[in-house]
Amino acid sequence: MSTQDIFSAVLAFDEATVTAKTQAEIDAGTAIDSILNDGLISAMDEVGERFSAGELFVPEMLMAAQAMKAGLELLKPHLAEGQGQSKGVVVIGTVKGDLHDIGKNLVAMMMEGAGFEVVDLGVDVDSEAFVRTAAEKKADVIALSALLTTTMPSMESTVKAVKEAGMATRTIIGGAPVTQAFADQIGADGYSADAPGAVKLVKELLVA
Ligand code: B1M
Repeated sequence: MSTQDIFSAVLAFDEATVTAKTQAEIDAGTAIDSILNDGLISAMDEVGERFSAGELFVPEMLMAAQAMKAGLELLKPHLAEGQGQSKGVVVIGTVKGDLHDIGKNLVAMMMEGAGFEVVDLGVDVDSEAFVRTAAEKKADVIALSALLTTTMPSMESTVKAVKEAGMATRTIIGGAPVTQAFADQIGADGYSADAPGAVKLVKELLVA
């Protein structure tokens, strides 16, 4: 038994085995980070490489995503740092035109686990919805995810809309094609390469 079994089950689009193997690793006391990174996330990276190579197509990517989500749900309670009073409100979503939600869901889970109140707007979210919801919820942070180079401009328009609305709400961005340089270029308040980093970033922004 190892995280390699989880990796293989995601690549076989075998949701039942992903669930069983993930639970088995949790029960065996395997580090949650290792289950997540070596089992689930690395399998999705492999799926992406096979897609780029023309060996897999969109329906297979979708089945792999379903299998990964099943494993992620089991990890959710273990990603929590502890409960208590809300540390702040974070409105999160995948930007307009983009339907990828696994990374965004992971960031949302970790934010919740760290004690933030998270309002998840889902995928394909336009600037107006981010601004309106952040105002309604008195959000401290708007967190934007994008997985496509073609949807990165939606991040720019959302950051611009937040500034034009004169809101104090901070904006953070992340997702595979996104970089610190892009965050600087569009005037976002922060960038993180991964979900734990996004939590750390929000904590830093809220004390600054
Ligand atoms: Co798509 N897809 N996809 N896809 N897909 C990618 C992103 C791609 C890199 C694959 C490839 O070509 N190698 C490529 C993008 C190329 C590019 O633009 N550079 C691609 C493409 C081209 C497409 C379509 C256009 C394919 C088509 O239709 N011809 C299409 C677009 C649809 C759309 O969005 N409009 C499409 C569709 C899909 C599916 C729907 C089938 C499915 C998504 C299902 C779902 O999410 N519910 C899918 C999948 C599964 C992938 C790959 C294989 C896996 C993505 C994933 O979930 N990774 C992906 C290849 C890859 O990324 N290796 C690919 C696991 C997840 C945990 O990682 O989301 O990166 P990730 O999140 C990370 C970090 O990025 C970060 O934290 C997480 C780790 O801790 N992070 C943040 C994410 N958001 C953050 C926000 C933050 C901070 C950190 O702060 C706010």
